[in-house]
Amino acid sequence: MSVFEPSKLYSSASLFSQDIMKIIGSVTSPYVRKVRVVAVEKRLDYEFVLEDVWSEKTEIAAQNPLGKVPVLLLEDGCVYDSRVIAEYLDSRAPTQRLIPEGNRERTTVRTLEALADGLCDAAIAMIIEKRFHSGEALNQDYLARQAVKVDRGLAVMSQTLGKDQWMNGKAFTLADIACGVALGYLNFRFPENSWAKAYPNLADFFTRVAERPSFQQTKPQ
Ligand SMILES: N[C@@H](CCC(=O)N[C@@H](CS)C(=O)NCC(=O)O)C(=O)O
Repeated sequence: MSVFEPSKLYSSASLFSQDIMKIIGSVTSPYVRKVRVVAVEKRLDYEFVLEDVWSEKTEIAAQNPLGKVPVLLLEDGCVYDSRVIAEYLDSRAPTQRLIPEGNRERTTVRTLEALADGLCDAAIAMIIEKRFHSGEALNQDYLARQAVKVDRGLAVMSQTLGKDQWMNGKAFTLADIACGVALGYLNFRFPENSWAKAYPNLADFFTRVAERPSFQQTKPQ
């Protein structure tokens, strides 16, 4: 059995030549934003390397064979996907933990992260379907299926938050980052979605989270 070592096979020497961590991504990707917010919250320095993964010229497969961003470049290799990067960054700095250490609490936070990421997956699937098809070629059943995932995801987010300040109660965690990023992504790509009216508690939560410097600095453009 051969062992596939992407960083050794594909890494470009110049990308790995400095000590500082690099995050490869775009300014619109919610997964990229999530890890950038984590880096800022953890007060970790990083260099942001822009990559358009949809361009024919992209060389992202050299860092991630799946052709996706974000990728975190460390001195000794590549890290993907966003959940793995978030966990790595959280344990890299001793500042306040964004992923709780207790098993049950950690699993709750990570499940909420999966919910928020999954909501983004569904939203992006709709965008891609519309980008590559139009008119009768648009798969309406597929679009409706994704829209339901977004709707159900929002309902569960709102229910989970209840009257609390943060998704996991009193402490700010990765769940708040992931959910805040997902809501910001809906505002950015689907401004017609009226989630804020339907779920006032989520709207208040979003106001709180969007005020944080980490969110301000990474607003999608
Ligand atoms: N599960 C991955 C999802 C990453 C992802 O889908 N990124 C998008 C950008 S928003 C991408 O690179 N898409 C390119 C493609 O699917 O070919 C993560 O959390 O990092």
